[in-house]
Amino acid sequence: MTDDQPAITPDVRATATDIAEMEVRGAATIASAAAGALATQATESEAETPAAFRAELRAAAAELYETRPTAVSLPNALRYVLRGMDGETVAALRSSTIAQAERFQRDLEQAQETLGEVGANRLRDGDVVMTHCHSTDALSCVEAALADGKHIEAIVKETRPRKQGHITAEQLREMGVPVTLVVDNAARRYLDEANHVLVGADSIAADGSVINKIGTSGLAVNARERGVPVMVAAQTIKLHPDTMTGHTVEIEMRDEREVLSESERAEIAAGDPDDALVVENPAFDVTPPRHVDAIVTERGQYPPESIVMLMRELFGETTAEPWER
Ligand code: RUB
Repeated sequence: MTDDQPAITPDVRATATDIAEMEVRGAATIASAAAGALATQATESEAETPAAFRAELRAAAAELYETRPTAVSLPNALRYVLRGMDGETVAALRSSTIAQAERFQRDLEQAQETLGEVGANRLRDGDVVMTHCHSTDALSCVEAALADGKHIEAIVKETRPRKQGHITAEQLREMGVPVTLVVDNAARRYLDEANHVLVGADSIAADGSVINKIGTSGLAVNARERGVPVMVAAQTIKLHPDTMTGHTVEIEMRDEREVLSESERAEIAAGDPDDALVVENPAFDVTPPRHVDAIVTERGQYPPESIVMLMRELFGETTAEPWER
């Protein structure tokens, strides 16, 4: 690093590493952690001029932005916090940035709670939900339904390769929900016992496509065939503004070691000197709107095809990235 590059605090670098390595994961949790890291940057900055302070915050946002490409909650969070950075002095910039980050985190929590209440209306007493991956927005719907006194059960897909379904199973059990854990390949068989497929989202596109953990689209196709409604729980922070102008959402490709361990790879190499086995590990996929029944947000529930109206209302025409240098 050269001397004239803006100083980024170790905390921001640590948060960026945690997000990249999925120690911090899930779209809402990533957004909250990123906002918190910008607040820490603002708190610890030793910048002596407003320009230097702004440059540091933009550099910190750029570092966080580079970590994972698919969940739009990350750039949406960074954009929101940087827009609140306001003032003529370093002290004013510092306090406005910290206040904006705290506001963001509070609103995020509140939105999730409200979304849960909206989503709970779709769940009846005695319903069984089938889940995929681990989504705090989806779990909020179950939590609200339980608070309404409904009995809910869950069939939880394990979700290879990282098995985030195990986190879902644990958290549902902590809520008192009876859980049946199944491997991904068993999902279609157990759809007959489910009243809803309930998943979260990393990004929602303007045409109502849902970008979520790999395997969501296959589950949705099977659910449609079985007549099981698919409900996507996604706060408005998951709405992807760039898709309003035709951009597509980048699907993150992750390391093959999540699929094939180093020792398994070594074993293959030992038996095959060319070692031509290719492993692909896409983290997310795209579920077309025709396979989704409702997108549940804190602003109400929408058929996927009409989500663009909410996007226009929330984003207007601006999709600029204020951390761009
Ligand atoms: C997590 C995932 C979740 C969404 C929504 O993927 O796909 O369904 O992020 O989660 P990963 P939430 O584990 O790769 O981050 O509702 O908590 O925002």
